[in-house]
Amino acid sequence: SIAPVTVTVTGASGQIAYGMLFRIAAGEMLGADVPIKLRLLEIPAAVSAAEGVAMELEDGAFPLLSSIDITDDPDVAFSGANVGMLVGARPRSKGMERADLLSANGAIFTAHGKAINNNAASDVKVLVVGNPANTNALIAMNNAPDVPDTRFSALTRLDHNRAIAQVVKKTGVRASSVRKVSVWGNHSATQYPDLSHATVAGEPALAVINDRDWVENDFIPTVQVRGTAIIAARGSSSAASAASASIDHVRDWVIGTAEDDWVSMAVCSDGSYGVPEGLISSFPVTCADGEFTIVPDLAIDDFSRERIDLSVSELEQERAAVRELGFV
Ligand code: NAX
Repeated sequence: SIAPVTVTVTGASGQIAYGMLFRIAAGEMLGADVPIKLRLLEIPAAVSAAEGVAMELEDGAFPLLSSIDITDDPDVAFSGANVGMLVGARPRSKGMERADLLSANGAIFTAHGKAINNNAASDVKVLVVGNPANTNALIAMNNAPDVPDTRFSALTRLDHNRAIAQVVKKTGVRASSVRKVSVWGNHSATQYPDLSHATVAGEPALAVINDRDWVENDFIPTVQVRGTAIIAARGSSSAASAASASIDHVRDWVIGTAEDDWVSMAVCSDGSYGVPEGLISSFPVTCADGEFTIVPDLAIDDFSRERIDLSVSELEQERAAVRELGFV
């Protein structure tokens, strides 16, 4: 029989975790034959709510779900973790300055990075969802010196999926016919969703769409501010779609990407495409055997260069701010 995989989810009482946990337990992330041990981390005030979520998970009677542990101690939560899904974060409350937000989250992701360093399994893979996701991942990575940098990532798969969705709406094809979309940079409004290398039903996407004005003035801004549009319409931020993208991210990282496609992941830059080494920035990547590879040798035109640089400079500013606060 297959050994269980330990999956740690932080922010387990929150709305994204609520969309995520049932699908993990159902085998949609790691495979229909892989038993799951869930570890749920919450702050003390939300532990009781996590117990309620665990009761519902029990009531799902999922054959693959071998145990659920709930804790407010990061060392316990990450003990033996093979996969860490870092969803819990401090939201921006009214009147909170940017520096306050960075320092509240800096403290959380420093603690979680250390707990991963000291307790996780040697093959741990980390996905940071909690915002500011790229910089939170940077902080966790820098506080886990014994874990290879390549095990840390942040979620831009939701942005990637949103980009595919806009192309689907524009062209009428199925989502599976849209391939090689790229999201570059930060998970923020400066992100650059890029169709330069994308294909629609095997043909170059930009040729199929044949509408530069739509690409520049509709597609790009729509994807960039989609999160805000969801909040305006729904009254709360993206939850099920963020959960679904998180499942996609971990599944493809562990199981591998399709032969003639790639996905977007924010990962530690090795200097590719002029992105300064050590920044957690979104790139097009392929995955095989549990490792990602940044897609090499893509031609970057002036339009793309400008937009990648803009988002990367925002990431550099965030890094400078958390350096100043002593988190990295
Ligand atoms: P919720 O506020 O519903 O849930 C967050 C949960 O985290 C709460 O239950 C809270 O108690 C818990 N938490 C806070 N500090 C913690 C700590 N130190 N340890 C453990 N748990 C802790 O937020 P939700 O809608 O689930 O969103 C979670 C995060 O995802 C937010 O930061 C949000 O901004 C971010 N998002 C990121 C996205 C991405 O694509 N990267 C998209 C969706 C979402 O906006």
